[in-house]
Amino acid sequence: MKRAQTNKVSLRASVLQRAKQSAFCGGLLLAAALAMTLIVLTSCAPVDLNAPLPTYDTGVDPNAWATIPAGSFIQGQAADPASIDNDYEIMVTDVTMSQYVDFLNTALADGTLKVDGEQIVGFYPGDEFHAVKHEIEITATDYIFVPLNDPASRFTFDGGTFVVKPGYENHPMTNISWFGAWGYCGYYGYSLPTELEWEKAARGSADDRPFPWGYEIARNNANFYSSRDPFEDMGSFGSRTSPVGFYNGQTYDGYVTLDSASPYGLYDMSGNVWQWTGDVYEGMHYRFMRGGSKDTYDMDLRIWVRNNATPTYYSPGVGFRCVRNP
Ligand SMILES: [Ca+2]
Repeated sequence: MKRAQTNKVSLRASVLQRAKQSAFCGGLLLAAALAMTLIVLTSCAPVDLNAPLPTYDTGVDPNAWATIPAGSFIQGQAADPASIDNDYEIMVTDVTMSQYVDFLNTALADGTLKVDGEQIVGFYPGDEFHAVKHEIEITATDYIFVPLNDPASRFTFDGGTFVVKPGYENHPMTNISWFGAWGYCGYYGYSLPTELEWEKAARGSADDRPFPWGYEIARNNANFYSSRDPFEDMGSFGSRTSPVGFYNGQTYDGYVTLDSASPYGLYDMSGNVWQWTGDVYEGMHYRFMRGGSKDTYDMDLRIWVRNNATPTYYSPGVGFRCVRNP
């Protein structure tokens, strides 16, 4: 089995973004040398989570699925031959806030999920443990799906009902752990895509393109760090997600997008949010993500770039989509 390689570089911008929203910045400032202070100060500009949010209907249906046919394709940066034996279907968009909040309400009501302090938790049957150095044992127990009362989450919870914060209904679900992504897909009889399934769906089977739409990336192909989309202001609130399917060739209040679907018609396979994938590798508790995000540089949106984190990790820059059998 191919051992996973980490991609620390691409996590840096996400971490920076998260640091912006944390009280940690004060401590960092004190510790910083004078020369560093200016840089850190810039990155610690206050984030206004309530800054006005433009709302757009992209016309892309988040309930749509695309069929990926069985057969060969070209994998990775080195263009290795690869193949997938069976047809599968994958969501055309990332799971939206509306979809996930519907799940939270239904699954809380039927006992699949429960409140545990500041978390919504659900059962996970555990990973096989190999006691490899640095491997953390994932036993069969309840794990965090989503945090509660986290200002970066785009839903509210009054103790009984989850509600999407206005304007975020058609944005990707974020601030969700791997368990929360895995649990959503499983609840409906779906699963998280393997890395191979994800990659074929993003790239198509005809060539070795680095981006779902082709060989070059422009600012209006995808939502990435400092891409100057209508959902970011690097001088004040920073970067935010865009609605799913936003980069479909529409013009929104004068902002022109390029149609950036993958060869199979999937949107946001590069940028907006990292997407959790489903592989559990032997001797490793880390989970892998693909696609880059609103917080990563354009080159980290290339199809083969991987990122990883522990399955309890959540961030405003990480979401997911599911696959299913036809
Ligand atoms: Ca952006």
